[in-house]
Amino acid sequence: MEEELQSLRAEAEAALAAVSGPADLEAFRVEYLGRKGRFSGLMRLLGQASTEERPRLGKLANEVKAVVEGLFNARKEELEGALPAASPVGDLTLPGRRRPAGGIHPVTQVMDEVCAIFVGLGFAVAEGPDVETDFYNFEALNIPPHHPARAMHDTFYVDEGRLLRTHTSPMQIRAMEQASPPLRMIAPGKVYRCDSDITHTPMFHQVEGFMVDRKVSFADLKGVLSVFITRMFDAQTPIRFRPSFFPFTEPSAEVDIGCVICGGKGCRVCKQTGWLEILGAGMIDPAVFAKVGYDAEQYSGFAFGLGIERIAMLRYGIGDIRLFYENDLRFLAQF
Ligand code: 2NM
Repeated sequence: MEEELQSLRAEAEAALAAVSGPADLEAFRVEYLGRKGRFSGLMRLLGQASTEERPRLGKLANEVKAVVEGLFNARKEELEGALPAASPVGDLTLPGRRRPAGGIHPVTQVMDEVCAIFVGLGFAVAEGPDVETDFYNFEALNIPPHHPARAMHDTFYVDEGRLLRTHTSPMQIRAMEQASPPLRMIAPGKVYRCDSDITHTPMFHQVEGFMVDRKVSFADLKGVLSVFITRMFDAQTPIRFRPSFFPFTEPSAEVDIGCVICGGKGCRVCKQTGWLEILGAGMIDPAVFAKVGYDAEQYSGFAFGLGIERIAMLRYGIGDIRLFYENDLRFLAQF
């Protein structure tokens, strides 16, 4: 029995060294240490030993079993330690954390589209300050003090001589002051008017544009704006020019397109007319040329202006302009 215990121990040691994975390890445990395993078998033989021998053999058997169990546990730990070591920065096999992606605001998208069309037609792009002087915002545009158009513009005044621009035309005036014709330019940007309801916000976006050269005619105005509209909406969009008035243009017109909501049949959006006004335009008034030092006998030009939010509302079927500025992601994520 003593010899058998010693050889079992040697065999167990050799078998453990050959174990190479969790399945082998479990097979070893069952074979040597299990309830019907080889140790249990030897322990049963103890009963046959003499009364004098039994205590010594029992003690030896327990010692051998403890040694084999110790070897088993050591091997088990060794195998677990052989698994890929945990990374100090965390589990590198986990999927990455996604950052929510932002998007281009619908107003900016429409603004970029409008600008791209005019750039394609040879127009340069101007920039200028939001805080303007009375001269650039009104005087130079043939809107003298006390002119009713000033009240119409609901101006925000910063102080005596300075105000938030009510349109982007001041940039056009600066451009004309600084360069001689021929000139083709658009002025995109924020404008401010003290007004707020479902179709007005105190800040909104405009693109104004103009072209000045010798012999620029109303036909050029119609041609350029018709191309713009067919590119912005679609080639079949009906267009009409209606007489209107602006202090800075003469003659002036408002440009309508067939209602994109009802197809011209008449609906709430077009107030049953079948038409939607989308821009204002006209031939630049000689009084404006005089302010920037252009000779109205030599040069003529057309100018136009349009509101970006209005076009975005028509394009996306949005009924309330204020939705653009509430920054509700459920609204913005749709564009
Ligand atoms: C409009 C309508 C008609 C306009 C005029 C000028 C300038 F500076 F050249 F005189 N810029 N924009 C203009 C003309 C703007 O907006 C409805």
